[in-house]
Amino acid sequence: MTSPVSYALEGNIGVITVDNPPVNALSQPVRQGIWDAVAEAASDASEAVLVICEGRTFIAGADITEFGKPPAEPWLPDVFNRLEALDKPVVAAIHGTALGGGFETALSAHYRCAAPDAKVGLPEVHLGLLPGAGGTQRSPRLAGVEAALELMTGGKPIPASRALELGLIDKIIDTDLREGALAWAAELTAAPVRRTTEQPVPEHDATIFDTFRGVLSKRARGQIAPQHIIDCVETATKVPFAEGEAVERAKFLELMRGSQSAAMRHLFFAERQAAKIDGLPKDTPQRSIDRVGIIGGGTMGGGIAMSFANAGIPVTLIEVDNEGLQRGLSIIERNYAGSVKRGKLSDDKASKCRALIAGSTDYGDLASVDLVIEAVFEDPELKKKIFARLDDVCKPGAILATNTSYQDVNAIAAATGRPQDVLGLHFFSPANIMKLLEVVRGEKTADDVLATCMSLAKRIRKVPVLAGVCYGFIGNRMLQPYFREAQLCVIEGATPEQVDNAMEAFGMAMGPLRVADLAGIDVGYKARQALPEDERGDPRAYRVADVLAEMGRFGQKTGSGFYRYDPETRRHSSDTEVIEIIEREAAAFGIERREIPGDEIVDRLVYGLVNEGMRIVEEGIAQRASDIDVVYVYGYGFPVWRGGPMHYAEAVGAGRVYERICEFRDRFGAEAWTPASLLETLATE
Ligand code: T1G
Ligand code: NAD
Repeated sequence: MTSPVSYALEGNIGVITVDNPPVNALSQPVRQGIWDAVAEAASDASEAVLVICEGRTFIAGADITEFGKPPAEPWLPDVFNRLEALDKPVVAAIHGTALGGGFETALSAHYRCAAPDAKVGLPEVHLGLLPGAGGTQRSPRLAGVEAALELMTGGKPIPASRALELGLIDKIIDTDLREGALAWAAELTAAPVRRTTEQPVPEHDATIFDTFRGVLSKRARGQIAPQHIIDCVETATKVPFAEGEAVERAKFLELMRGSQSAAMRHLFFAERQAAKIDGLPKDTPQRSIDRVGIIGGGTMGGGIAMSFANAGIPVTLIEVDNEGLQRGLSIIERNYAGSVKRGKLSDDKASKCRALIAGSTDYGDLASVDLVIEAVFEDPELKKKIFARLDDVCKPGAILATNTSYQDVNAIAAATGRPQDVLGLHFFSPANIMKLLEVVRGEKTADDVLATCMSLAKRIRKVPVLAGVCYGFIGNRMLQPYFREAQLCVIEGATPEQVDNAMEAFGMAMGPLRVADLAGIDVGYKARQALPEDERGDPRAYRVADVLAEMGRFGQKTGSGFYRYDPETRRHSSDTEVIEIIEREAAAFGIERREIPGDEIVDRLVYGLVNEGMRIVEEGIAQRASDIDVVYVYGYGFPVWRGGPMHYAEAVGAGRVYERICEFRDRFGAEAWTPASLLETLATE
């Protein structure tokens, strides 16, 4: 088998070329290839060495597919130390994205240059890891402690221009990278070797480490890797490279063997798998999407419009009347002003995006758009009326999508003469922030419509997951047992805080009752009202929410729901009036309230998700269990370091989950707690 690494002398420059598609990952053959090439360069006539890659990017990291498998030599740190030890200048030439072990390769070179549009980064923290091949020791020596900490704990790649400012690279080559790098290497033959590990860490404020520890204990609550990264950088300021590298190695291996990294690596591949539709060829033709229409400028419509405008796609926002339109446009203005204030967007970028959003009350203005997304009230009859109207005004080939949370997409499609062009595109609130997009396939949705929307999702920086049609699709359907158990725990004896605190301690970004207040208690109430009474489920599980809704306590949007909200800070606080309502409704059901342990709250809510998730996989509503993990991590704030509900259940063990659900069945009844047959199979076979 030919090595993915080649070495050749070009004039007096030894050129190490890596060619391992798709992203030049540092697989064992690549490590071996670099190791051998360095040995060759050490003894040949070359006066400088250039490391460069073929394909679309410089090395994008260690080969993640090798993690968890028996490790194979040579070890990355040894390869990089050997490269750095060469006694002739070593240059790395970066294009695309030099990430993780890829950027560590460049850091072990003596000089670094990059193409103007290149990016560099150390994103290992997103895999529950740390830069384990010298990155925590070399990067602070070049960029300083603070910049290095930001780079590794945030995990966000930075553009070449910023890397140049930070001293992480030395030169940007605007011309052909290979030619420019070869010429530069030739100039450097007279320059000294410059080993990063021999440079001291620049002056820094020693309190910075505790500052980062404090910030990350909140921002990355529950995650171990960020804290280990801080320890490694602090060590780099205190001991020579070799000792620091040993600390880095030990912490890297501890994380690698841990459950958090296993969960986050699972999600890395699950997210990429989710973008693939089984049975749909990669080359399925796609429709072009250059102009979009949004119907309804409320909580969702405004955010959806911003997602497209932020991707440079012009949007026409339709509202029922001018008052509704001005309200919708002002929400968008406020959101852009907020992003500029928080430094997320430049003023210039915000006004360019805002300029791409036009408002109207005339459906006729949708005649030439390529895609329409409807986001009006959750009223099935209203939605059908609107789709019938869209069928009249929209051009042939336009894709017609609904953002409904629960409704039957097939019934909505049937209101048109072109059901093949209809599907669900289910965004999550706030739609300009949340990354998840459920792409809901109707029974008649055409393949090119699906393929178009799966890749469009990437264009607007969303993570797409395919879902079949059922009540609530994947995410909201699983939310039923989750919310059911949350509200049953409340009426049986827990307070809203106790339930939310237990779930936030488990790692959820936000507890279920606070989520209900954010999304709007009225949305669930209207959805229940649209159902016949006997299809609403156990009344004890929604009675309190119905009472709050009928009192106009819709949550954050009305200043009170399960909690009260400060109009200025939006901070939530508990409300004795809600406790009185709960006690009154419990008494009305004859419920004797009791102390509910935190682990019972967590198991009832999480295993409620898991059991319903199993059914969703059985029915083919989700293509695979890992898709459900992507939905819950990107759409519902499930802790990334637990890998999603289905991965979590696998980590706990199907047997234990099954046993606990059987216990709940015996305590709370089979209607709520009959184990899914897939779970029973996994647990018993
Ligand atoms: N290892 C193995 N496969 C990888 C890979 C990697 N590092 N990166 C990408 N792939 C696969 C991916 O699964 C997909 O496969 C295909 O390449 C295209 O990827 C010691 C320990 C580079 C920005 O975290 O962020 O180094 O689905 O669809 O959108 O310190 O991939 O086609 O079969 O994502 O253009 C650190 C991970 C590793 C970077 C390209 N590196 N990759 O994005 O394409 S840990 C990372 C990315 C490490 C050292 C440590 C992105 C990308 P398939 P894609 P893309
Ligand atoms: P909302 O009440 O905030 O906004 C609905 C908007 O639609 C209002 O501004 C209203 O004026 C407008 N509208 C009503 N009839 C119209 C018509 N005939 N033509 C044009 N505009 C019209 O509601 P929302 O929370 O944005 O929800 C909208 C849809 O998105 C619903 O189907 C909901 O289920 C779904 N959804 C909501 C959330 C959420 O968290 N709120 C999340 C995902 C999906």
